Amino acid sequence: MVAVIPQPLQVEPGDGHLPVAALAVHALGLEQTAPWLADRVAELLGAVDGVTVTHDGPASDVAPADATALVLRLDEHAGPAGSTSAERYSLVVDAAGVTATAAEPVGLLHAAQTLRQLVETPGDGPARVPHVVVHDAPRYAWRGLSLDVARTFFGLDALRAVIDVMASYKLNVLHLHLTDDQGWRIESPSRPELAKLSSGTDTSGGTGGHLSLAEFRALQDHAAERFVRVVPEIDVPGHINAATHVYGDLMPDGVPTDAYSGIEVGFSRLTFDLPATEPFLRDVFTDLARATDGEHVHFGGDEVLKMEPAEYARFVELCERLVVEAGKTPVAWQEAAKAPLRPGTLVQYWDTHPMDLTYLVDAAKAGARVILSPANRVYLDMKYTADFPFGQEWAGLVEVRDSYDWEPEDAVPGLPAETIEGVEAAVWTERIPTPEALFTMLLPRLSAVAEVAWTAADRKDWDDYRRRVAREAHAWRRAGIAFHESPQVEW
Ligand code: TNX
Repeated sequence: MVAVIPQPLQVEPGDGHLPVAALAVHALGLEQTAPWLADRVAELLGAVDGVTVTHDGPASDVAPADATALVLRLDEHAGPAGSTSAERYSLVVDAAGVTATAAEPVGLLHAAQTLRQLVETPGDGPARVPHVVVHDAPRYAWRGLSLDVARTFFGLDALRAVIDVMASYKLNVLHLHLTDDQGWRIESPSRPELAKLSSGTDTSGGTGGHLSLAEFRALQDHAAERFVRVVPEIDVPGHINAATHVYGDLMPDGVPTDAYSGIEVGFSRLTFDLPATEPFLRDVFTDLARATDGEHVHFGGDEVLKMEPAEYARFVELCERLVVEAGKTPVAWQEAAKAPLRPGTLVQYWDTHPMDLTYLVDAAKAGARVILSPANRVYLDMKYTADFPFGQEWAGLVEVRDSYDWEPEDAVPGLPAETIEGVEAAVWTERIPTPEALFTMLLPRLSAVAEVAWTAADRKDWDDYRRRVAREAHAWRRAGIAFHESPQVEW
């Protein structure tokens, strides 16, 4: 194994080391597809202790003659033999320098993230990288983090920092939970009242906030340069008090509900047969889809505790249709699988309370794709320990090893392995008041989930991961990123 999280698929160690104190990036043939890639690579390698990076793009200095070459180039033969993953890459470090090849630009950034973690700074000596050949590709195409910006609002700066951390562990989906009882956190041009009237509070006693469409644009641009897709969620037909607070006509009695900043769930709901309901849904999902670059829009569907199944099923059918009509693929929490689903809709498993999951397995067999977010493993709002100052514990305490040591194919008994689209961590923010608290919940556990999602099952090893994650702490400290010094790791 090499000191990389997530552990790559194939590693052939060599003899010797390559000095990398001065690296010169040569990005070949990327002018059309990813002209900014060399900048990103220079940025992430330049942040490593003892490494200075130049590149031959228009804005850079000319590489010094004694710099080590880092060549990035596209090559469809890159990656493990037989892999067809769009993210596959190869990395060769030898006496001649570093060569990264990949089928698509995304793989070149993955290669650079791998290289970043391979840099050693022994004692006071110059930075170096052990000679090695890596051929790598992910186990799952969907490797995500769901982040609740509704309970506590996190703005553009914090979200950009989250994306940077995600990209460093090759995670590629940022699912933003944009609406809930406590707040509406995205501008909706046809419904401007929502963000105006329902974003001023949060569960942390703060003043809330929301993303303007310009900010959402900037966020997606930042994400795209790191090959992270943003999957936005408007949660309906429950978790909807932020909307019923604005529009009385969404309530049977016509009276807007009070604003809410508590942490109960399941009390709010839409009503299918009210005339205002479908136009509301059509407006907000159409606006959201229009603002979204990616293929997916999430419509929630969780914890609708006060609705008959028949009415709930009508909502699922309508929301799927609205998302599809807006040109996107629908995603929903697992409960939606209790209703008939369109083939191709993604459902997100989360609830690890003991229960019969036959409905979910049946939906998958009928064509739904499944994203795995088992709460007792990857809900990163669960406390690490009983006395942890942030988070909750309804799904149990979740230490680093709990997030690491689980097998996706065993998460839902009877679920056909080929219906698993991927793995997504989630962080709900009822009890996470600041960006610093947020990162303390994310790290180190998010890196553990990343390895579950990327690395082949037979390449995972808890004891080895513990050593590797301790090395990552240097990068976090250097970048000023908070993390939890779990006693399970020797930091
Ligand atoms: C359950 S998970 C919820 C959220 C809460 C979370 C707290 C899911 C789909 N719904 O509304 O914030 O638990 O951990």
